[in-house]
Amino acid sequence: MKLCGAELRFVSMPLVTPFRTSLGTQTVRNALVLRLETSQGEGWAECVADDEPDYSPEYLTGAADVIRRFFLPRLLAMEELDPAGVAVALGGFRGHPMAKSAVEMAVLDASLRAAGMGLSAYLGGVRRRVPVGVSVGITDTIDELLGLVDKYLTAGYLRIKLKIEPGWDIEPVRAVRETFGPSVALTVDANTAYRQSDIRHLRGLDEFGLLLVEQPFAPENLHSHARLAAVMETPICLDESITSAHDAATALRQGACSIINIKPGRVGGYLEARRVHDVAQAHGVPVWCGGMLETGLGRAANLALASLPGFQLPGDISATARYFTEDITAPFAVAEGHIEVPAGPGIGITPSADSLDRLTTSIERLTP
Ligand code: NPQ
Ligand code: MG
Repeated sequence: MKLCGAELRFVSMPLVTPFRTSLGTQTVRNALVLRLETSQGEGWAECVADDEPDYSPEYLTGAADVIRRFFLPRLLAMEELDPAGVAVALGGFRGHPMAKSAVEMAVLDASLRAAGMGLSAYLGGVRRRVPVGVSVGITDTIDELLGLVDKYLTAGYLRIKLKIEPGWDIEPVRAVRETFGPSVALTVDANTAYRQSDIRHLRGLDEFGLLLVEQPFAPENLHSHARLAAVMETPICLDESITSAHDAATALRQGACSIINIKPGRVGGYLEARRVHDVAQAHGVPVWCGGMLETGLGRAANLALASLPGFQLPGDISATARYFTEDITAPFAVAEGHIEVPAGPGIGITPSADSLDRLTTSIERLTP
């Protein structure tokens, strides 16, 4: 396969409600959509970087820049392009996993589409639908939080994840447990908001029977996660800390976590995401698929990933309506707590021209 050209687009999608985490408040999802033209047809992808470098060091216009100036020129110069070759070809460029992931995803889509194979089958998926959960932002009041959780449980979500930060942890968790009972699968995600000196306080979460506590400490601080894991009954799950299969092996060896959140963008692509899954499986450690407020493109590909056997917990792959009133693709819906894995070739979905045009704020074409 040869790469012939590319189109980079920024789209702007208003969120149905503001999404507040310990990192800040999001009201709109600006996304970068990539369309590759190859000798065998087109391929689509999105880059999950956000406007600002807060969740990770990458940010959207920076990702577009590195894709435009370094990644695509390198790939456009290659005679033979295939999905596994993307990470190799871009291996000389350090960092930028979300930008690399987007490029690899578009090559995967084009290549699998040409071969008539779906991403789930290609990655080794074993499920046609996957169990899903929902991530619930920090709210102004406990009542507001209880209202949201009630709505999501009624919608059928199989797991509720509460965003926490110092000052918004024990009390909201207690309120949700007391209101909805012990059988609700409940987790919390701190997005790195705590310090090692908070270990005693975090142990206070043990009494609520949480499935896991996600990323309490800084990404590079495996040590404090291991210290917490040693004194807490609730399993520790890492998100921001895991940027490769190698990292996953290190974290597991150090006892820093016993569950891993996998986001393809964070680890440099769907192929590395599968390797993280494989490392975890070899350790008997469950994984689940995280979410980055993806458009339908990333949502579709994440469903394929989450169909692999090691994905043992419901993912942050919610219905489109959890985040957006209009998406660039057809919407995904939740039925009985599950979303169907797209069945078509490649990532199994393409943007609808009308919605894509309505939501696009800029387009740029690249040729050899
Ligand atoms: C997490 N996501 O698991 C992330 C963090 C996150 C669904 O909880 C814009 C784009 C804002 C991506 C805020 C969920 C975001 C974002 C938070 C990702 O840690
Ligand atoms: Mg997280």
